[in-house]
Amino acid sequence: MQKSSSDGPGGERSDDRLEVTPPKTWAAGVPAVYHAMEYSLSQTSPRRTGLTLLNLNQEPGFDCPGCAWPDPAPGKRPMNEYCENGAKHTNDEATSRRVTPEFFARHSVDELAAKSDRWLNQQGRLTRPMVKRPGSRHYEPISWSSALELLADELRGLDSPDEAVFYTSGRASNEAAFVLQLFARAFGTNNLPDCSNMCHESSGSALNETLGIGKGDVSLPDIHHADLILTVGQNPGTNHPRMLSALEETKRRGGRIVAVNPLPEAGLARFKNPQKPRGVVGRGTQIADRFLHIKVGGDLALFQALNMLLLEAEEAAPGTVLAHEFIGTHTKGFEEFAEHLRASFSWPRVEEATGLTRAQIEEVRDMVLESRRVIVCWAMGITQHKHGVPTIREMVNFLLLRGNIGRPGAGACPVRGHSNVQGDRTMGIWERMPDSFLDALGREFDFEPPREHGLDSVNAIRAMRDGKVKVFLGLAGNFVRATPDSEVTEAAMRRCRLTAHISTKLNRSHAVCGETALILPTLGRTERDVQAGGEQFVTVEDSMSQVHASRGVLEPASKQLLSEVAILSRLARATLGDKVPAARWERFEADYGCVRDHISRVVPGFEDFNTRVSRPGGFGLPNPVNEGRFPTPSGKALFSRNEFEALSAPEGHLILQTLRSHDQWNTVPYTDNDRYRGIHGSRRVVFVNPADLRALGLAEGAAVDLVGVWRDGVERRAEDFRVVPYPTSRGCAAAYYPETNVLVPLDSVADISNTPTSKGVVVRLEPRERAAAAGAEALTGAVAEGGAA
Ligand SMILES: Nc1nc2c(c(=O)[nH]1)N[C@H]1C(S)=C(S)[C@@H](COP(=O)(O)OP(=O)(O)OC[C@H]3O[C@@H](n4cnc5c(=O)[nH]c(N)nc54)[C@H](O)[C@@H]3O)O[C@H]1N2
Ligand SMILES: Nc1nc2c(c(=O)[nH]1)N[C@H]1C(S)=C(S)[C@@H](COP(=O)(O)OP(=O)(O)OC[C@H]3O[C@@H](n4cnc5c(=O)[nH]c(N)nc54)[C@H](O)[C@@H]3O)O[C@H]1N2
Ligand SMILES: [Mo]
Repeated sequence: MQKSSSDGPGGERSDDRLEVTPPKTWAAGVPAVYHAMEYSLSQTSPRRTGLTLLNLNQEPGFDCPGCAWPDPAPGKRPMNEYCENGAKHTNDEATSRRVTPEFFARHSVDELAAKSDRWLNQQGRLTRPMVKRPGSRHYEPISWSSALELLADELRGLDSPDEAVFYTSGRASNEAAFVLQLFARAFGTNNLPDCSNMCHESSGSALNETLGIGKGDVSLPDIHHADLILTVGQNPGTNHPRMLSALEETKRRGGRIVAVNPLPEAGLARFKNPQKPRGVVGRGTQIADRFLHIKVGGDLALFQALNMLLLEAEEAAPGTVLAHEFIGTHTKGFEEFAEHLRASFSWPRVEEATGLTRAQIEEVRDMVLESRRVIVCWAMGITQHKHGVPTIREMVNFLLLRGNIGRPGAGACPVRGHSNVQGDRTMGIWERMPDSFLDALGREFDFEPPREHGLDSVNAIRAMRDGKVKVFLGLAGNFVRATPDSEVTEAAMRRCRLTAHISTKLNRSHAVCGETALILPTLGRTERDVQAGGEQFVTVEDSMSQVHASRGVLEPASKQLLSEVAILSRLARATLGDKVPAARWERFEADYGCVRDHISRVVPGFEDFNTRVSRPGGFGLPNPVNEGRFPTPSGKALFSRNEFEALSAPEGHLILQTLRSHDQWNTVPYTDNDRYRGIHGSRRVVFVNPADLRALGLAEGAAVDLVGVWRDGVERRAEDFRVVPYPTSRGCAAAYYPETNVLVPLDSVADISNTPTSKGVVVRLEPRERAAAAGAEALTGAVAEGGAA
């Protein structure tokens, strides 16, 4: 048997600082303000903190980099339209700490690779372009022109443009994303993987197929006016805190909310809005009216059950349940879907897969029948499963049955992660852009873009591993930590001839690098961006397709920083010369308005971009679904037939989901605490239901290794975690990402979308020799078995 083991960078161990308190039953309120300020002031001065927070999500001002949740329209926006985590995230960028050339002289790449993610981030902002040359173990300073020449030379020296990959993380602006994809395609490849491949790719796949558009059809006013919202597989209290204000509004207007989650997350229980007096002194608002404590991976079964119940209700009272006219006019495949479901449906199987009773699901059916306008919201708890795509298709079936698509107060709402991840896709960051986009791009710049599909994130790792890709360029992000199978991915990255990262802060992808490596430090969203053509702004698109401007206010962290657009434009010029004369790279750098002019002619919905984006609040992109059009090949929304699928683990094993703490931003932990879940002082914890712990013979606080079990027979091991009894569903465990990415096999991916199955990893907990007794004493707080909040 092959062995692959890692205890994480820096040989991090669980330590005896761990303290466990009972999980919180409400989110936000005054403590959120306190913690936001505490972290902000640990990073920078009160003056800078004040400046960033006053300009966050304001007109003019900059878009919060924290998440993609939309802002209310200008005029309806409170002075403080931000949340605890947005404030922490912003001031993590605005930090006064700096990483200098002396820092790199002191620390070799090997030393940096041994540090924790948190330590690396805490060193502060990158300030100078740096190079690590072949054979050397240290980064040293390099001029911008030499750095970009070096990268351009490597690119030009490749046997084929497909030996390069260009990764984008969803922080990049529309302008930077557009320039990057133009450069990659002019260079000759569609190798444009992005963080979306690990994130909402399953949503895009399912929605494109069934509705003809890869995005949702819900806006903020729809959320406010819904009668019923199902929030499935997401933790808004931590990851989209401003969504709680929107859900509070839904409740105020009489709407109801059903939360579906293996964990009773604090934000789904009760919310104290820190922007309102009643949130500061009162009990707050109860968010979820019903909590379905589902088993990990049970959502396809749940929605099939709801759909079956709706079909039965229609049979019992014909003409009263289903939206016959809508189904007849706007959809295709209803009969086949209904027949398939009736033939394959089984209650015992649903109860086994969901851990819910039939009565619990029938209660939700009743709520659906009482509601005219229904929305389903979801995030990573759905997309990062082998059967993520069929699960979302089944949610679409659920919405279509009662005509809950394309009308006010109803619809499908994939809640996006990164603040501009949706915009980057709109701009052409995708390895499989449709021909219509490539035709328009080719026409605008008078060249022939490559048509063959490129590599997504998982396939890019395979290609690097196999020596087929030799140059990696990352526009933002932390590729080696965000991706699965850390050992495999790190070896793949180290095999590259050159790796280069356009980054604001130090992370592990700079330390686990190719033979030659470049750090290209860039301006963040908080910073003023002055170019030859004057002060610039960039644009972003939120989760609900609203496009607006973002303008930084702070002095840049270093005079040596270039903007993302400037770096990419100069790189394109150095690599391509005048291969594509219509792409006037110097002008792009001088005036981003010029990039937007091109976008307005290439990307549908962006006509007259420069004028419309200068209006307060920007503009909304057209959504054909809301105009009653489904741009599928048949012009109709599709009902789909989905084979039943659920997750199971052999005797003595658990299904592990890997998720975010309250104090991290993706691959970057800010502290070792997870306040809402009662964890303080360590991230190496695994949450397990107390009944499972008893069955496994494990004590509270026991030190264990998490050992991944998959069909390839490779033993993947994440070492030294502490067991924390927690009300997660039976048979399911949870632990933090990215420490557990080592356990996710590269080849374990979602069908169709190729997204790593980060929420469904079969593991066993192997007790470590080191006796846990001493540590266990430090633990306090008992957790009721299976108790919901
Ligand atoms: N503060 C902060 N904000 C963020 C981020 C951050 O790291 N920090 N990241 C951003 C990004 S890129 C993204 S994509 C989003 C992520 O936002 P989320 O999707 O909320 O993030 P996760 O922490 O991965 O949480 C997944 C949730 O799904 C639940 N879950 C897991 N498996 C299942 C399942 O099988 N079924 C159901 N029904 N539920 C399940 C988990 O218990 C958890 O509540 O947040 C964005 N916003
Ligand atoms: N096991 C497991 N793995 C997962 C997930 C999971 O739930 N479980 N979630 C997945 C998801 S949803 C996502 S989106 C990915 C995230 O994957 P990524 O987007 O690749 O990772 P981030 O942690 O967001 O990247 C952080 C880095 O971005 C850089 N950065 C920050 N702001 C800027 C900027 O303005 N410009 C530039 N150029 N650089 C900037 C900084 O250097 C910082 O260190 O991870 C995925 N991986
Ligand atoms: Mo994400």
